[in-house]
Amino acid sequence: MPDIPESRLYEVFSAFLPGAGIFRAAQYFGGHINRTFFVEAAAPGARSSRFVLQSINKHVFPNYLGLMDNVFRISDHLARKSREAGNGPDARDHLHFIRTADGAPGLDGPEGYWRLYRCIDRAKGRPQAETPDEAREAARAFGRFQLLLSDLPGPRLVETIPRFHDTRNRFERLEAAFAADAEGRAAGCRAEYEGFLELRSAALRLQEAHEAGLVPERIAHNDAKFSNLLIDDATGRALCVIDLDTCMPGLSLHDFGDLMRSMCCDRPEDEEDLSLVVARREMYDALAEGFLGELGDVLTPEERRILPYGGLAMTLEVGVRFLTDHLDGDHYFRIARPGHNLVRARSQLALARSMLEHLPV
Ligand code: GN1
Ligand code: MG
Repeated sequence: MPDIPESRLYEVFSAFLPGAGIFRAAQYFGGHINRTFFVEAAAPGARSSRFVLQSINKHVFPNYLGLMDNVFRISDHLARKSREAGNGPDARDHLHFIRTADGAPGLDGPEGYWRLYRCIDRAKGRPQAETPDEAREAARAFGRFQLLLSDLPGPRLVETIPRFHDTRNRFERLEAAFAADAEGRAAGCRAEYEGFLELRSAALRLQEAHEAGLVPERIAHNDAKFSNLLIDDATGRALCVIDLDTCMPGLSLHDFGDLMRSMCCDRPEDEEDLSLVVARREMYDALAEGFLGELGDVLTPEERRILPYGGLAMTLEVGVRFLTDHLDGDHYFRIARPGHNLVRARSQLALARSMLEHLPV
């Protein structure tokens, strides 16, 4: 059951495409932050009958207008590149956002800031990569995404969440949350807390290389997990990168790191059986092959040398964020049950430890 009545969804949808006939909406519960609905609608003049309607979480993204400006600039640029490659107006390699009937990028509402884009037909997202071939293909797609955006014209993209991948600051916020112990949960997660602090220097290696001027800022996706990719039903090829909310200035290895985080192990990020949380070398090798296949000529020698530290940084950083949110009372990441953020933090810590044991770091 959608947690917003269908009549309201219809009203919002109509601000974008007025006069829709049939209208059906189903909620997707995958994301941790925004609300997402799959909508089927016969709308006059639309090039599609299937849409994604999303409300952006305004607490997480207070600068949602800056975010939407990024999103339109990025998708327009990808559309141009797609046209140059010979694709038509219904190309499935990038997202097609739809403005409101008034020409705005979205609609402000009490539930969040609403936006609409066309569904990509005959393609699906999947939670987990299962084989090295799938991992290689996904890494290629995110590498290509960075390459396509490397010549985005215009000013620097807006930082939709300031200090998003400031790993050092994420650790400091964890320490502050542990000390404040707002919900009385610190005693119940001391081992995890200490476990993260022990690995802090490995987590900071990437940020330090950037600060030393060895790793340049680029445009990165900043949430390059496997599930943020649509896979073509017919060919099994990666078709389209989705979730552009954190696409902004970042490091190339932030994306490689999220690829490692989401694919080196074939278990979900909230796996409770930690004996199953194992980083597999063959998945890492496939990821490096796919990513370097696209970006090998672009990356600096230092970026190539410290590639696996991206995985440690992203896995530990998000683990630290899950634990901080658990200590703060679960205000940031949506949880499905009590203790969910602690479970997520534990599995990320286990994954980082396994990376240190099995990967070339
Ligand atoms: C959040 O909402 P979702 O699932 O796209 C988070 C990412 C985390 C990810 C962990 C804006 O992304 O940083 O890596 O969860 N997004 C934000 O799965 O904080
Ligand atoms: Mg995301």
